Amino acid sequence: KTSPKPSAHVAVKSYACQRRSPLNHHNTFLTEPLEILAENAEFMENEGRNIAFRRSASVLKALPRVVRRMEDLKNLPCLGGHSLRVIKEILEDGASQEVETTKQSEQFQAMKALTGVFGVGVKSADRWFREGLRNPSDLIRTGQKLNHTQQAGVRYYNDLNKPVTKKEAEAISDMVGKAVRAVLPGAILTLTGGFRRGKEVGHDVDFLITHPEEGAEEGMMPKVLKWLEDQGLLLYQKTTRNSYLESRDGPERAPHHMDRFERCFSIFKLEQTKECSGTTAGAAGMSEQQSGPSWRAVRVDLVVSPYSQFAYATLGWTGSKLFERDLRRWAGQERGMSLSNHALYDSKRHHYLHASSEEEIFTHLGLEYIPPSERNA
Ligand code: 8DG
Ligand code: MN
Ligand code: MN
Repeated sequence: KTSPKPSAHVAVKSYACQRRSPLNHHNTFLTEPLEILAENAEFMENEGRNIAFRRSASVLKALPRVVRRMEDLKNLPCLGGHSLRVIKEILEDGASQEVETTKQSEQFQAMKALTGVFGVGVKSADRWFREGLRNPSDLIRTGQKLNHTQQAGVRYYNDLNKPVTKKEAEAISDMVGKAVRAVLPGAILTLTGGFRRGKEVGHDVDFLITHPEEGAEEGMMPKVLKWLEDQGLLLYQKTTRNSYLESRDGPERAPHHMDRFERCFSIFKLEQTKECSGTTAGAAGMSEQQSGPSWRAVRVDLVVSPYSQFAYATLGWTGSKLFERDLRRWAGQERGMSLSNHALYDSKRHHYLHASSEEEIFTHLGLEYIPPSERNA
């Protein structure tokens, strides 16, 4: 068995959906700094720059080994001048000045803290930053007007910024599974998002619900929520009604990839085991009990999909965000098709393509199948 020559270059495809991106890769020392710059661009509402840094980082995630010299990057797609300068600096000096300055900057830190509040987007955070506010306590102290989501976001700030573990995701999965089956026997619950891609921790837990009998899933969401509420498991919920059919002939309000399933952003109350609550007692800082809280708050996303759209919904809700973005871009630019979380439309032949599995969707798109664990682009 011969090891590859140092000069051997790996071919990396330019769309994230053409590549295998495992969860654990070899170039975190480069991707993390690049993603700091991407996040900062997001805070500045510079979408072009945000996506450019995200793409650079993503390409490096697909490499089979550590990048040691600039020559290792020859022929790689998506690496712009700015990203290359940052990478060069890290390879030569161990760190990038721009990245370090960004991380230290008052604006970056404030934007991070403020957008870290559930329900607060870049626009509100930026407005508050310009008014001199720096963190969630400043919002309370200065009596800012907050909507219900943001009020819950502030109330559960510490818990919601504590990573959700796989174990906790499984416990929530059991609860939601019970609710779903109690409300509608035969209903199917799928874990989507980062946990489906094999992540060990996440910022929330994402679920997709359906039923093999088309139409049986209609009206499920309120019933599931009532069941959970009655068990005392819900701290907050906000449902948005399915508007896929209603808004078809109306003006497009959301970009075509935004989906219109019945969905719910919620916060669950998760009872903690003794070992867990004990160690985090001090950190939570919100408990009135001296022994530490017996529960924690966890963000949960619930989506209900008709069975006929389930494969598309599963693909759309599994992520990663860049993988999804490139799937839609591939469909449009390379195949003349339009992909959403509901369907795939062939714009040349003027028809929808049915799929009952994710594999079929990749086939429709002329892509090699990439399993969830390798969609960590
Ligand atoms: P994380 O929670 O562990 O941080 O990672 P994640 O699970 O990959 O991120 P997520 O924010 O929970 O989003 C999961 C997927 O859901 C994402 O890849 C794309 C999909 N998704 C939609 N619509 C929306 C939406 O309106 N908001 C969010 N956040 N995600 C959406 O299809
Ligand atoms: Mn998630
Ligand atoms: Mn989510």
